[in-house]
This record gives sequence, C-alpha cells and structure tokens, in this order.
Amino acid sequence: MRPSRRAFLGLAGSVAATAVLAGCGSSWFTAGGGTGSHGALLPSQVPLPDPFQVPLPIPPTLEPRNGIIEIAARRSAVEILPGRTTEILGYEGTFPGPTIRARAGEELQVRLRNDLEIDTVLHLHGGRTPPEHDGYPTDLVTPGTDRPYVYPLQQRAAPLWYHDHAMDFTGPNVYAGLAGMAILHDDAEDGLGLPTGERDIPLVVADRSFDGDGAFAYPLADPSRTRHGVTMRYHGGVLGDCVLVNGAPWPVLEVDAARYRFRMLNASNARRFELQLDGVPFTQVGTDLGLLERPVERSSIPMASAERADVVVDFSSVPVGTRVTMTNTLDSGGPGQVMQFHVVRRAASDDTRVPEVLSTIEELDGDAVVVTRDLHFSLGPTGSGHHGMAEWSVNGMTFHDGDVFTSQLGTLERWRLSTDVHHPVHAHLLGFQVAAPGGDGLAWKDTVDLRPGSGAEVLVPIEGYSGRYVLHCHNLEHEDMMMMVNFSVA
Ligand SMILES: [Cu+2]
Repeated sequence: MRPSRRAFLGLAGSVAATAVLAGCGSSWFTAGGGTGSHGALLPSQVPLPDPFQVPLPIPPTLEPRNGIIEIAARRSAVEILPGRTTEILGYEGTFPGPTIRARAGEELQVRLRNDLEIDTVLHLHGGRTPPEHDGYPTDLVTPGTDRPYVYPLQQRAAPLWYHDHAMDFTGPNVYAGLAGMAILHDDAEDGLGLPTGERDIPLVVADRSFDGDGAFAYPLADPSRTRHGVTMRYHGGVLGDCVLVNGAPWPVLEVDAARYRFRMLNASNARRFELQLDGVPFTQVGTDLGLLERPVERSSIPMASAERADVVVDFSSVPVGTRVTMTNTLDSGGPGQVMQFHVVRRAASDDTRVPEVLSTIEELDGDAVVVTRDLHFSLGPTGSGHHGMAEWSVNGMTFHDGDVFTSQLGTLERWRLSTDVHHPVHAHLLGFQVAAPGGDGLAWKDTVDLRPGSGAEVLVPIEGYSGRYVLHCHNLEHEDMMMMVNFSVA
C-alpha cells in the first residue's frame, strides 16, 4: 500500500442524517426490504421459469466500419420466458443491444435511427463526449428520424455502455430494453494477455418483472405518457423479481476449464447486487473507467445501477462437470440467484494470464484542488413535488433550476457526496478518482454507489469539453423524478 491516499472513497457514517429522513414513514417511501436496494418489489403476474435452464445469450458484436456504426432503435417481439413473447424496445431489436467494440483514441460515429413511436436520446455512459453529442436529455431524436453521435473517445480503454436518456422517461425506456455495452479496447490492454475473443464476455445483469401477458411490467403513473413518473408505491425505485443476464432469465454458460474475462454491468433501474461465485473468487481487473493498477481478488462484488466490474474468473482448477453458481447475496429467492457456469471440458489451450501490473494511474494531488463542492442527494422538501409526490433532488435543486455549479476546464475539484437513502451518483463527461476495491491502489469510476445516510469524497479532474452536462442519480426512477441537475464546464 502506498503511504498516502489523498483520493479516497470513504463511508463517513452519518454525514447525511438530515431532516429529509423524516419522510421515511410514508408508505410509498419503501426501503426495498432485505434487498439492499431502495425501491419496491413489483411481482410478476406469470409463473417464472426455474433457474439455470436456458443458455446465456451472447449479444452480437458491432464494430465500426470506416469509423461508423449504424444502429436502429425499434420495437420487436422476443422470447425471454420460455414459450412466451415479450415486446421490447431494443437497439437493433434486441435486449441488450449489440455489444459495440471500438478503439479508445479513435473517433467513432454512431448513427442512430429512431424507428420507435416515442422520442429517444442516446447516451454513451462513461464516454468523454462533447456536449452536443452527449445525449442531453432534451436533445431528442424524434420518431422516424436519425442523427449521428460523434464520440472522440479520447479516454482509456473501458467497459462503457449505451442507453436511452430521454427527459423524464429514461426509466421506462431502459426497462423496455434500450441498453447495451460499448467496450473500448487499446493496444496497452491488448498486450496484457488477459482472456480475449470467445473468452471475453459481457454480462449485462438486470432485473425485470412480467405482466400476465408476458410483457415487461412497469408501473407508469400515466401509461399515455402525458405526464412522467411511476405510481406512488414505486417512487423509491422499481425492483423486478426475475434476474436477466444478457436478456435471459437465470441463464447457464458452458465454459472450458480456463480463464474467462467478464465485463459485468448492472443495467437494472434500481436494484443493487452483490455478486458472488460459489467456490471461485473473482479477480477484478477493472472498474467503470478502465483497468486497475493491480488485480484484486474478491469473494464478492457489490454493484449498483450503472456500475461495471471487469473481472477474470479462472475455472482451470474446477473439475469438469461442476456447476458454479453466481448469486446475489443481497437478496433471496429469485432475485438472490443470477446465473450459472457449467464447466464442460478441459481447455485445449489457455495461454492467458493476469499480470501483476495492469495499468498506471497517476495519483491526483489533493493540494491542487481549486474547489470543494458539497453535493447532497435527497428527497426534496415535502410539498414541492409533482403529482402530489415529493421530488428527488440534489442540494434541493432539480433539472429545471439552472446550473448547480460551473467548473473550469483544466482544474481539479473535490466533491463531497452525501445521501439520505441509496443513490448511485453519476456525472456525465467526468471521471472520479477513488481508492481501488480493497483499498490498494487507485481506480477511475463514473458512478459511485452511496449507501443510506453516508458520504464519499472523490477527486474530479475537469477535463474534456466545455458546455452543459447533467449530474444525476442512476436509480432511474429517482432520475426521472428529478434527481438530475445541470452543471456547466467553462
Ligand atoms: Cu437516487
């Protein structure tokens, strides 16, 4: 361990035990029971399948041709529950959408065609993107139109993802299927010897519930969408009772007794997971915004909405025939199960490795901080809300209140984040330097999972582009119900 860690992700206990918690008694202010999540469980109206029956789908890969990827958002009917049809809104008609694989440092243009009957916005989550291409929530792509998004990708190799970000309706749109992974590669990472090809697999984990007809169930307050938000019971977040990985319920992946790299994403609206493998550790090699300095062995990995964990799992010492189950230790029953790996054969060859040094992360100098900002994520004052519900807010402000702050390009800031309940905090454009999992070394993240009544301090270099961006909670029900604010970079 290095002698000093100026950048740390510290849980500061009761930093945010504020008056807003007085609202906790109301029936709609649900804490998610024993799920480790904020929100309420939406029970499915159809029988769910037994776990570990269907194969894990691998989303198709999209690579740029002459720097361009074309992608259409459209409605389609897919089989998620065996023998039933579920209508989704999906990129290329699939959930999750195709996995984009591109090169860090090379400009990528994604041409989005909106073949839906609703407005959509495309956001590359974790991308360092000029504001006009970042997917600002009111920068809508209307039905029947298309637009190019230009991504310079001047950033590290990292497991990013892309999803809808339409004003007020991101929750229902992502829940309906508008999400996929976008993995950035670079030469340095290619040279490390980590598993590649068929042994480098995205795992998009998301909970969903189903209506009686097999459709995704989502409790919109107004199904006609003339006003936004969910019904009162789900004001804290929508928790599904079926865990999908790459769009399949509790699937199984047949693996060789070899090393695999998994790019894990929690694409749930509100559910937090703590992922654990039965008898095999995770070797975490990266976080949201790229490789750690050194690999860290972990028995379980907590993941809030939008967080990614880049891991290697070594099945080489697992006897052929063994089934290794991935569980969610935060819940029981269906939501406590995730997927299964079935070790079916010895590896013909495996020359992969996990080197001791993965990358270099230059430690930011806390003495160079020019501004320290306190950002409090909490329920707004009672009575300020829409449709009779209080609004979620940041420092008591919401999207419509103008900029929360203006930052100067090329400077370093310290953000002190605090909460009332669980809020995964995400800023567009910027990265947070935090302590690596396990505390040894540093990591770059774009989403920080804040526990109830807790705080965290992150160092934030203001890099990239000037313009207006959003900072929001990635519990998508909180985001749609106003826990999203503007900030500007000058
Ligand atoms: Cu939140």
